[in-house]
Amino acid sequence: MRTEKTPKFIAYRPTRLTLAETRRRAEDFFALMDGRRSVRHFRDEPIADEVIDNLVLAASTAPSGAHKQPWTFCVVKDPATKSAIRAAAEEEEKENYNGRMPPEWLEELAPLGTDWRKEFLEVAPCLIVVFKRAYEPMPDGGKRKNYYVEESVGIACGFLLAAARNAGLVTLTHTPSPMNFLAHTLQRPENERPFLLIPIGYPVAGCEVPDLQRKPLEEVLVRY
Ligand code: IYR
Repeated sequence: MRTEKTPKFIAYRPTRLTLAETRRRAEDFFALMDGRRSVRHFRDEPIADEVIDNLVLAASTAPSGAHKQPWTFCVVKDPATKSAIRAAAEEEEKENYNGRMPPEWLEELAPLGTDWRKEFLEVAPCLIVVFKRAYEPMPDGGKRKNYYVEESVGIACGFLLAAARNAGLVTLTHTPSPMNFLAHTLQRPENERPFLLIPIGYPVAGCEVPDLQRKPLEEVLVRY
């Protein structure tokens, strides 16, 4: 008996690339992503709405547990809302840098040159505040479970960062902590929990980033 739950399958036949093309694309994509850097100094220059829309659509193509797509992307351009987010984030970060983070953590952060000041939260033209949806509220007041929420939303954020890089934009993966103020500021419903705050835009002229090196392949790949 076919029911509403009977899976429906459709043909999926992506173009098979030649080996040479596969090699070239793998190399090119690595080069593109290797050029990605987290940026903390943004230009005060807007991004077109349709660009942001497409980045979010790309993020929302990520695989997710039972295809629940347990994410909400809040796109914040309103200056007053950005200022409120900055003020609340700085309040938390002041506590973090002045006692909440242990000395070892502060030492690890020293090469990044970060401190409690989060000017980028006002200067970046757009903040994408990503929420994970712990569950789905049902019309009858019940809750429908989501699955592998952390993994799913983490992958979606990775897609978003890659899409931004591909579009010539820069991002920062910012995690003010604790970040529950984001749910209040943006008046999100109870089932949504803040996951990541991603300022996005163009780097300021003369922008500098810390001189960091990536681990070589031998340190991150084990062959069996
Ligand atoms: N959330 C703080 C501290 C911080 C923590 C890590 I781990 C970083 O990679 C960078 C910063 C801040 O945003 O300054």
